[in-house]
Amino acid sequence: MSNPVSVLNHAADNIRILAAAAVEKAKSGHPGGAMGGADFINVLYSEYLKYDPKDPKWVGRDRFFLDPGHMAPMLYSQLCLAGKISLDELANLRQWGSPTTGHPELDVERGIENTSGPLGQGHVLAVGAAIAAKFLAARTGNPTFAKEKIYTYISDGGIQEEISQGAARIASVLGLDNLIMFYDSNDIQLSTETDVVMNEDTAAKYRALGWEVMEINGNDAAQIRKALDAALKVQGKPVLIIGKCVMGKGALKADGSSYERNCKTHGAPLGGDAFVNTVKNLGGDPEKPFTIFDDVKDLYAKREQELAAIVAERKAEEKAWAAANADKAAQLADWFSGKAPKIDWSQVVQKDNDATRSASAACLSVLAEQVPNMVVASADLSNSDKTDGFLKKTTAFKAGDFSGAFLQAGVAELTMACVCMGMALHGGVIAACGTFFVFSDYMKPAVRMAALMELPVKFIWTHDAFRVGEDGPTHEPVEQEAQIRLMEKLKNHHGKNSVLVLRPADAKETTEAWALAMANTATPTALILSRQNIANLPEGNDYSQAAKGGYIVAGSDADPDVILVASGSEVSTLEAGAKLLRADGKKVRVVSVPSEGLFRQQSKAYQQSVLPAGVKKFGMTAGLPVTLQGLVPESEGTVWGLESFGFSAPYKVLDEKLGYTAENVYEQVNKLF
Ligand SMILES: Cc1ncc(C[n+]2csc(CCOP(=O)(O)OP(=O)(O)O)c2C)c(N)n1
Ligand SMILES: [Mg+2]
Repeated sequence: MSNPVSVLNHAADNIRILAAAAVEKAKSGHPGGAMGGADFINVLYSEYLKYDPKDPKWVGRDRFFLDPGHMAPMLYSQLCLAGKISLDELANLRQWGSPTTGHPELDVERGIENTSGPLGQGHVLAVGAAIAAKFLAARTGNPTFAKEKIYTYISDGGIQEEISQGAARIASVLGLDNLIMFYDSNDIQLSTETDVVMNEDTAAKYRALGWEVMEINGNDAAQIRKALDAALKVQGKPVLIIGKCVMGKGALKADGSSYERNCKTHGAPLGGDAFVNTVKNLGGDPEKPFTIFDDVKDLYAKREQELAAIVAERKAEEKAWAAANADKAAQLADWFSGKAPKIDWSQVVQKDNDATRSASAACLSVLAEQVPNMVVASADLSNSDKTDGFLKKTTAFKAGDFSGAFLQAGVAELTMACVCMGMALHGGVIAACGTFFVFSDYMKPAVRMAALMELPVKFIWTHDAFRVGEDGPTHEPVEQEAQIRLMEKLKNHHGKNSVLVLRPADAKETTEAWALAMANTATPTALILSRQNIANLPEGNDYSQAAKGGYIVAGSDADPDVILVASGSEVSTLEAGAKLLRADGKKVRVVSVPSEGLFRQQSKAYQQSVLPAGVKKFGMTAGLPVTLQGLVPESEGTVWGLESFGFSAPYKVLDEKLGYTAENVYEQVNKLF
């Protein structure tokens, strides 16, 4: 690495010009931070980051996770130098159809490892990827995973986001020495200088959390290099490099005075003469700002050669490992293909009338045996959310010991979700995480990003309704199901429902739900599960129909007078009500709809056959009535739902008081006639 610092500085100036020019042309975007961070990203890419320019998905590559997505112009400009994005594409920043979106979106082919935009999440994805690398190293013995490094870039916003606390804790407790984080500490944020809102000693904070912390001038290539060299030698803990960076480095105003360290450069083009002056100041031609300097081209051509040698050596090691471990190598290829694992679901033994969270544990127990690349996490509720079904067959990760497959995430639901997403982004790992459904509220920002990135993470949410009872209204989900089901209505960019949401009706339907979750490699899946026991659906029920999202439960009468519709444990309440109605001579059909989103994917003819128009309908949900109103039109019936927060009481009392009984089903249905 004999690159002269003068060339590195020239390359960083090149990035500054490109970033400022892209924002100028788009007439929107964030130049200031990008200009300040240019030195770090340039040193990283020109001397440290190990990837295969010819094979972007190389499993052993170092990964770079950007936290502040508004610094997209910096990443895109860097990727221009690295040949992943063309200058034309950069000049099309934020335009329709361009790969250079307003904030970066996952695109591994082009070197973008994560979608970023909501501050804070990006660096937690890196923690997940670092865990995945440790796990794969332990599980496969492939030496490449022990060499792989995860770099991440965080800014003031990410440091301020609460999630950074969870990430720092987990990275430290697990001793993630494959994780190197650069903090672009430029003292400026969107509205103010940072001292208006923070006076912490960030270095001391991370040291207290157990990180190795270095403090440097973030615009000094030699210091950046020295810090990275030192970081690569650290063992047993993650590294934070705090770089004091100059916001808008090199920027000049229209009058030629300094435009550095100015909030205004955070999120707006430099503008007119300021842009012209800035480009000139950085050694560029304002008429032709989308240019890569010759010595910078040479720098990256040289890096490409170095990478070819580095990658050849690493791939030779991988090959030697594969030759000696043919079975494992084939398995590993399978894991990274993203294919759904083959699972023998007949091994799952369900107990009659069990709670669906326990039924989920039965599934997880089998998954622990059959899916060696699955990692399950819980936010300190493993014995309640029953992810312990998995844990009982493995061990939890510890610093220096990733032979298990369970992550005790601590009480940090958003962090846990992002960590699981980071594992999925790394590749090779199937990640699932559990907590109480009511705390899905703490995870929604991550679920949305998982949906956008199409990550097949499984979210296990138990204690699905007011029947949590004695824990009181704080713990009783009401509106959560309606909220998460909105994600079934939102399509991802491949036209699929962005999340698959399943709320199974009994133990055996839970097995089907888990089978659907494991087969779903295209989107996240949410499993919503009961705390309390649920009576089995009638004998002879064809559970395989759950794959259609909604189906007619066994024992339903032909040519029904009324159709009763629900998901989850309310289906069994409807069954009990149906008995009373049948005793009166009514013909009743019961329909279980574990996923309305999936049901709506079926043919219109099928949907009509299950829920024919013109037949009276009654829906029952422990959530808001709106949860079922899409299935029960007002003109055809009513929905019994919860219209207030829950109450503190034993769940059977709540069932009585709130009308979730066979008798109330009978009474409400009779009102339709
Ligand atoms: C979760 C979240 N909240 C708010 C924003 C809006 N936002 C974008 S950048 C920014 C300020 C970031 O400051 P800093 O991270 O220091 O970036 P710099 O100004 O140094 O570029 C804010 C509030 C966001 N992107 N994500
Ligand atoms: Mg800042």
